Amino acid sequence: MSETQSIENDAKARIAAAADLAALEVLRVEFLGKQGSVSALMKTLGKMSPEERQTRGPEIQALRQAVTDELAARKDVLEAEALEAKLAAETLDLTLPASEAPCGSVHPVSQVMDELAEIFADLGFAVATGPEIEDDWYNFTALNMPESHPARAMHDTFYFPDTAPKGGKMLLRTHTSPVQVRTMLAEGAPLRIIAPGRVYRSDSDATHTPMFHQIEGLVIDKGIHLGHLKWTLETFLKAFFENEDIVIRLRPSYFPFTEPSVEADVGFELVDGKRVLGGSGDKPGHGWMELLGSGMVNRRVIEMSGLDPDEWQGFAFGIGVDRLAMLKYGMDDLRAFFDGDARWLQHYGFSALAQPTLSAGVGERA
Ligand code: 2NL
Repeated sequence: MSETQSIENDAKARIAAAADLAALEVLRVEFLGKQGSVSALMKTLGKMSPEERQTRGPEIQALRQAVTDELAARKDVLEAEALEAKLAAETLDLTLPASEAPCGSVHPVSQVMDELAEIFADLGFAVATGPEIEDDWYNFTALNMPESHPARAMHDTFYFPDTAPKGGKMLLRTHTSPVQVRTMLAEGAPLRIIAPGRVYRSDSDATHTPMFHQIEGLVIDKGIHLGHLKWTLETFLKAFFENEDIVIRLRPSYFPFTEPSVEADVGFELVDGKRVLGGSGDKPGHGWMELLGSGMVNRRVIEMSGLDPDEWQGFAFGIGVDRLAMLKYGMDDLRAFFDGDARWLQHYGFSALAQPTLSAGVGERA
């Protein structure tokens, strides 16, 4: 038997016996690799006489082709076998329950804002929004806060280096009141709006974050008085806390944008050392907790908002949304609201599909 014939027989037998793709690769290197036996035969061609090369050349080329074809054919078979084995190992059990998809939750601040929008919608209030970057006229001047007002100090408010188009300073709004000024200027009176949103103060400690959420309410109409304010606050707080026993106390206060100004306290009872909202704070074992600021809109603010204060009156109020969420849902650290910790969000978040309704109370937890 010729040398090429014996190499071919040996190659065929061993390729057919290769158990897997790794074993096949070893054989490829052994025959066709740089140091392989077929390659060694190819190299001998260079040292042959032209006559010898004429007969041996095609023979060796044919061997190389045969081994290459055998390797390719066996590779196809082994690959098909490997795929079969993989598919057999991976069969799906369609009777198994589907694995649970990861699911986000609604942030308590968003949840509370939705609840407030719903409660005030039932009282005839529309939701108004406006820019978080304001100029100092809308944020301060229109709200009767003169140049000398301490809230305008550099260390209390975030200013931008840019100048507003009308020449004022640009800043991050410190309350949502400018939204209400803009709405009065754009839409006139009568008006019933709430303005929820992000506000900013240069303040950061255990109970203050530089960004927080506020909701303000504004009613402008003819003959509006403090009685309307008190009823509206009582009605909203009873609906929000889902407790008909909510009692509020109005206390004289001062804000530049309202006159008179009143702060509303809510009565609570101490139960096992914990505050439970409800009942008059004057009863034994009870107390009052400061909740929000409000008042009759200062006539200068009404004027600067383009309305005649002898014709139109109004009341306004402002509340921290984050604080309302803490009171209703029992979180104790404000800073955790803005950490973005998924575990906190899973614990305190709400299901996106459970819509809060007044009849069914708030949505179910996520
Ligand atoms: C608080 C509570 C308050 C207002 C906000 C307001 C808005 C306009 C006119 C008049 Cl456009 N008032 N908002 C009124 C009273 C209180 O926020 O503690 N603020 C420092």
